Amino acid sequence: MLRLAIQKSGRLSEDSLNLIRECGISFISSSLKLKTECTNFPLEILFLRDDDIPGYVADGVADIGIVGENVLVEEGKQELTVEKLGFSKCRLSLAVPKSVEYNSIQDLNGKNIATSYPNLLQAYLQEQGVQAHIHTISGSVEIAPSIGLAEAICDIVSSGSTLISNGLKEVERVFKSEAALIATKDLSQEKREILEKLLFRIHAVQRARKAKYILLNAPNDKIEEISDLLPSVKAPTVLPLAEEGWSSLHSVVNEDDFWEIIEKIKDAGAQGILVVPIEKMII
Ligand code: PRT
Ligand code: ZN
Repeated sequence: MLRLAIQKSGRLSEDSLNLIRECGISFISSSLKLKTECTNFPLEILFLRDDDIPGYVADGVADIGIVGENVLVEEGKQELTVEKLGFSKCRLSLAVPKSVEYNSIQDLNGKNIATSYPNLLQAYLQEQGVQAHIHTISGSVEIAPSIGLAEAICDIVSSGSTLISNGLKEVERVFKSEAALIATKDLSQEKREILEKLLFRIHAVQRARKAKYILLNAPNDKIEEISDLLPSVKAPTVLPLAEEGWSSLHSVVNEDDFWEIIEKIKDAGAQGILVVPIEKMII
């Protein structure tokens, strides 16, 4: 059985559990339980503080884990990364009070900066040739300037609204982060095979999240032009309709290109366009 460590309660928890569920893996989760065994896949889930996950995986207490890259790199454990997972996207940024004039990173020379990420910050300052005093605090970093602890902060930002409501402005982006799947170095052959199976499912889920299945009707003389506009896993499927001279085209389009493609195929003569979500996509 493979042991997966995920955050017990916090910003990573729901998306991590959803990913496992979307892989068709069932388990009973309760806020009181610290671990649970999946019922239809050889996986045990441990629920931990996110900061403890890289250490548990590095030590082999858990075989794999899901954690933010910010925590992983801060703890110097980036070599455990298997792959990025595309959720919990955020950035580690430097911010100063809104009223302070800020021209460049050099303005932070000799200043006090409060952060929960001293290693990431130190590496960035060094790279930029800036010497500042780093004050490591474990939470509520945003209030440091207003209580006189520091002139600047370095903290996680996602929408930016926390900075604004604390009278701060983002001035430098130090690190970009998202959730990552990590694994211990010496997985047994048996566990590696389970991990491969899990990754196969994760990839199918991730592909499906980005893809839409599209069905449309088109006059036969427009099929070629429309087919050229439709990117597809292979060529689009073309099926004759009961009405003579017409066909139905089926294909898969990427969410990012979606609206642009719809406009083009409409202009090229497509009618009755249907777009449906895809649950899993195995290539
Ligand atoms: O209890 P535990 O130690 O497990 O959790 P935690 O409180 O340390 O972490 P948690 O749940 O807050 O965050 C877990 C992970 O989610 C982080 O390590 C990041 O990888 C990721 N993440 C994504 C975020 C955010 N977005 C985020 N916005 N982590 C924290 N924030 C905080 C930030 O610290 C700031 O206070 O949200 C505030 C800013 O948000 P905006 O939207 O106002 O900019
Ligand atoms: Zn934490």
